[in-house]
Amino acid sequence: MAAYEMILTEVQGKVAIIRLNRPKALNALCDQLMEELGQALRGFDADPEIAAIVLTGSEKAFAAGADIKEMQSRTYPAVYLDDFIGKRWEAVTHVQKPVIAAVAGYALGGGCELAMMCDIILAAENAKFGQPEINLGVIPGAGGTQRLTRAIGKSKAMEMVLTARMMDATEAERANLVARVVPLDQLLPEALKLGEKLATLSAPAVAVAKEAVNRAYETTLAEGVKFERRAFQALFATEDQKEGMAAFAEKRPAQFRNR
Ligand code: CO8
Repeated sequence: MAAYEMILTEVQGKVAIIRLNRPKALNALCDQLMEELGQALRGFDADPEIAAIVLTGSEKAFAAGADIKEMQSRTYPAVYLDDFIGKRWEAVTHVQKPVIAAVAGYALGGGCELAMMCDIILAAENAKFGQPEINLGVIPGAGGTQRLTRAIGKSKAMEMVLTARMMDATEAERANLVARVVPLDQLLPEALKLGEKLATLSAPAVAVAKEAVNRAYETTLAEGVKFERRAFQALFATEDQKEGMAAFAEKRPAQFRNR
């Protein structure tokens, strides 16, 4: 396994855990960390033994944003020409397997954006979400204005992006930013339980389901419904569809072969 300096990786059963690990900077997302994260995500996505990925941070911070000190002196031509910085941030959106963000503490700026790029967000009771870039004289740059608005609606997103107000976990759940809030000591166990559940299902069906839900964000209703229908039909070409339906009829648990 690759040697990383800013993340820790671990595998439990069929679930991979990636922990952002730059405690002195509250997991500020510098270039090296994002590079390592991308490598780890690509590696686990390609690994047939892995069914789901949990992305987490520390108890104090999932991530307090992009690294402000690293960004501070950058110029427009430099950030424009090195669009690779932007591309590096998209790694998680290219993962085919489900990615669960297990968020404790601060998820601010790029940290909130990173969590929103994941498929499911579980929040600990101490989680805080925010887009405070306006305080730095800029705006979110990794999808925050778009994904937050789609997740929680215009008025709340406007308030957060324009004023930098943070949301606590209860409000984030009420606003549909997160799937569930759990006690801090249950965050990783619950995320792993979710990953293990996903590992028992048909991998092709899970991947197609993820793709179909993502279509809801990226296309019109008519196109999305058409995509869903074709994807549904295509799953009849899998052995897992035969097994899943036979198991139901025979009143036994399905044994998916991921084919
Ligand atoms: N960048 C760099 N260092 C940071 C960051 C950060 N985002 N956040 C915290 N740190 C560092 C602090 O500088 C401090 O370091 P040091 O001990 O060397 O001074 C250390 O982490 C601990 O932080 P604090 O002492 O500030 O801890 P507190 O508990 O007092 O406060 C806060 C915690 C409220 C989270 C505070 O640290 C804070 O406000 N952080 C900045 C939050 C922020 O503004 N985030 C947005 C950053 S901009 C962004 O994310 C844009 C994303 C666009 C990406 C697009 C890429 C293409």
